[in-house]
Amino acid sequence: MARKKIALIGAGNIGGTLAHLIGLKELGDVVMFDVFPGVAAGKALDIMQSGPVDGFDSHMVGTGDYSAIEGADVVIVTAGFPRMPGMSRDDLLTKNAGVIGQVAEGIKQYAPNAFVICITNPLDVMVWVLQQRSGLPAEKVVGMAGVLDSSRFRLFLAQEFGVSVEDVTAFVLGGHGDTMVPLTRYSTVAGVPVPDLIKMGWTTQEKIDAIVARTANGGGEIVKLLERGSAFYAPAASAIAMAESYLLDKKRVLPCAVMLNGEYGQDQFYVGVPVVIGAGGVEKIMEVEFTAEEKAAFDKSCDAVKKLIADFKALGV
Ligand code: TXD
Repeated sequence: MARKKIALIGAGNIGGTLAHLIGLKELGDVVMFDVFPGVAAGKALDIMQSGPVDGFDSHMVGTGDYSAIEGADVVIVTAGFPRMPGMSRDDLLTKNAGVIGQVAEGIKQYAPNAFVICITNPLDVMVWVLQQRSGLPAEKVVGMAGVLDSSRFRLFLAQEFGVSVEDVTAFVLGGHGDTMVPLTRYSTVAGVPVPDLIKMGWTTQEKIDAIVARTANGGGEIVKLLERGSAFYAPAASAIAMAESYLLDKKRVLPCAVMLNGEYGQDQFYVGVPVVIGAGGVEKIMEVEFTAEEKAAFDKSCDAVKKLIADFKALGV
């Protein structure tokens, strides 16, 4: 069987890390596209030159020509501008909407059968723009945010409880960013929900509240430390988990930004919910019951995404 072809649109910090992980995990060959083709070509060659040491044969090229992504099985989009200190994700709206419009055209023309993962911020709006402009079926276009947000939440919970990250599961939904909704009663240590762990005296509600707040601000904390640019190792790892589930038909249940069609009482826009990712793309949306408080938080998060889409439409970009 021929190797899978993975196209990375954007060869910046996340793009380069994605290519490296694809090589290490032997997921397929890589085409990196960037408006700076030299950067894409340089990173592709550099990573390919680590193959003999690490034992992978992925072929990697960098390009400034969309025709090179022809027939890609998976496309991961990071093209755009990252946040700088003091900037909100929403400040990126105008700048990145134009970029995503071009990317959508390229995918529509050369890789219409691909599974497309958008990472560019503001995530929930950009993935919607990408799906609308490319015309690809909604089940083949998803946004990465929830896997990252829940990974951050899992890490902080594991640190609080002094247990392995492997035994912590977390349930996060809603839009990416400040309005993200972590559901603590569906977050567990080896199946034991966080509220039970509070009752068992493993932690306190105050500490969990602080962890929830730190998770929602997880990206900002890193932006502040880095001083230039935003997180890239964990975002890249998160998108690879999604790509892997599609390519290997693993049917993992992952929180992803997907188009809702009446689920959760919401319609026709992208927001983060748990879904099954398999060979068919988004194969199932998991609809859990909310308490009144959770529903209010989720609806508030959806309102923030919808407002941003309205702002975008008003720009007429
Ligand atoms: O959870 C999440 N979804 C995120 C999102 C977590 C972290 C970062 N997130 C966002 O990903 C971030 O706010 C940015 O919008 C993207 C990409 O982040 P990265 O850190 O990789 O940014 P870089 O290093 O600036 O890389 C962006 C690349 C850079 O090489 C540009 O030259 C290129 O995008 N670029 C383009 N490529 C193709 N086509 C166009 N038009 C273009 N414009 C810029």
